[in-house]
This record gives sequence, structure tokens and C-alpha cells, in this order.
Amino acid sequence: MAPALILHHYDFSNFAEKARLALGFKGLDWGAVTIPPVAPKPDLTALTGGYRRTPVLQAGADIWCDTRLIVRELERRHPAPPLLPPALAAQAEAIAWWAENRLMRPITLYASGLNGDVLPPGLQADRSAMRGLPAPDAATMLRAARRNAPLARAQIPLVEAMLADGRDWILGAQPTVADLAVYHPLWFLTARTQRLAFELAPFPRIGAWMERVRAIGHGRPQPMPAAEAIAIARAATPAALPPTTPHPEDPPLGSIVRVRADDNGQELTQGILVHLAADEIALRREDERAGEVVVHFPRLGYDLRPARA
Ligand SMILES: N[C@@H](CCC(=O)N[C@@H](CS)C(=O)NCC(=O)O)C(=O)O
Repeated sequence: MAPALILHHYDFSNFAEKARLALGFKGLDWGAVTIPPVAPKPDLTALTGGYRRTPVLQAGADIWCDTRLIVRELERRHPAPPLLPPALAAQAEAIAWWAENRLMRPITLYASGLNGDVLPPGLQADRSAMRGLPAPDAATMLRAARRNAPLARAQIPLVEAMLADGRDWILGAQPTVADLAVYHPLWFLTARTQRLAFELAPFPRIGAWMERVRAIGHGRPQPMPAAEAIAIARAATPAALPPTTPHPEDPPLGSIVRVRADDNGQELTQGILVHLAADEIALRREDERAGEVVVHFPRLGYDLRPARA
């Protein structure tokens, strides 16, 4: 029988590495659909309606975009062991926000600028297009790497300092989502080649902690063709939604809205607004191939507006 949870991902995506570790931490079996690392991604967008970033989680006809929401959904379905223990959840989310919004970008630009030869052709042109920029040449990439190396080096020692008292995990005695969120940008530095391993070498606590995070593993992925995931969505009915808690400023439930990321990869997902919570938006849409699906986004980092007539 196919596993209940399906992750749409590719190997060198650092956000996918966070999701794989979360699935591993929960000890889960999961369907693993390999998606292309660059647009177009027609099988993925049949499910999401437009969102093209990586990874995406699927359970039947429900689709979760963004690892912040993916982790929360995993936590809801499999509360133990927790990645967001109540006493640490707020701090963990705040550290994750820093890691994914300030630490990650300079590391990505530094590593991609120097490791172009071990990354797929067309990747940089696609990533620049995602930000509305022209395709960079090798010299532009190298300049970006040189500008960003010092920004990465200004932040990596903060991680060593977080571990300075000998604790095993970023927030103390137990792992939290902060460990996964700080780990995946650092993992990206050496995921494809050891060329930049020297950047982490001076930090013994980071090294030992990264080994602990790596040891969490990925659970039990079972490779699945994209067509099977789409057929699973088509055969399923979206799950019942919890009570909605909109704000007065929100578009009305039942209206047609569109959601897109507010930073990069701004392809629109349009559908009928069916659910709102403090940090969640869900749209129902009908797809030719996937049938009726509900696509879930966090609020933070996404832009929700009424669809244009
Ligand atoms: N905030 C998003 C960010 C996801 C993201 O930016 N992922 C990168 C890959 S690591 C991406 O989508 N790159 C373009 C692509 O894969 O098409 C999350 O937490 O999932």
C-alpha cells in the first residue's frame, strides 16, 4: 500500500532536506516523488495550482506548501516525538526564521557561485528568473559568491556560540525544528562537494551537532512516480477542515482568491478560500489531472488577495 504521506522533492534542495529530516525524526514511511529542480514542473503544479517551490507535502487530495507548514502538519499527525515542544516552540520558530531568512541566502549564493560545476545546468538562470533577474554569467556568480562569503562567515560562529555550553541541541536537551532549520543551510555548503568544508572546520561543536542531526536520518522513503501521486489525489477527497478563524480584513470565505510567495517563486495559486487560521490559508481548486484538491499555505511569507475579476 502507498504511504499516507508523499513528499515532492529533489536531492540537493536544502528545504527538502529539512522536510526529509522531519519525516525521519517522526520515524515515518513516505512516498518520495522526485521533481525537477527547475521550472516547468507540470506534475507538481497539477497539485499546487502554480506554486513551484520545493518541497511540497501531499496526503491524498491535501497539499501543503512551505516547510513551516509541512512541519506543523507532521506534528499534528504525529505529535511524538515533538519538533515543536510547547515550552520551546516559539523560540524554535524564531531561530528557524533567522536561519532560513538571514543565514541561508548568503550561504546559497556563496556555495552556488563556487559550485556551479556540480549543480545542474540551467539552475542559476532559473533561480535568477525566480527573482525577476537576467541569467547570470560565471563572473557575476563569482562576484556574488565573494560578496556573500563574509556574510555567511559573520553568522556561522553564532551557531557555534549557541552550542557553547556543551548542549546537544540548539535549544538544550531535546531536538526541535530549530535544529533542522539551522542545519539545512549549513548542509548545503558541502552537500554536493567538500570544497567549502574548510568554512565549518574551525567549529568543533557545529561539526558534532551536524553529525547528530544527520543521524536522525530520513525515515523510510519509497520512490513513487509523479503520475501515481496525481492519481492518489484524484481518487481522494480533501480532508475535513477545522473551524476557521479569519480576521476582519480577510477576503470572505468562499470567494476566489490567489496566494503567492512574497519573496521569490511568485507563481500564483488561485482557488476558493476554504480555510483561514492564525498562520494558515487553504484554497480549494479543481485540476484537470488531480481533481479537487485543497492547497494549504502559511500566512507568513505569503500574500493573500482577492483574485482579479
Ligand atoms: N519558505 C519555503 C522556501 C522553499 C524554497 O525556497 N525552496 C527552494 C529549494 S531549497 C526552491 O524552491 N527553489 C526553487 C525550486 O526548487 O524550484 C519553505 O520553507 O519551503
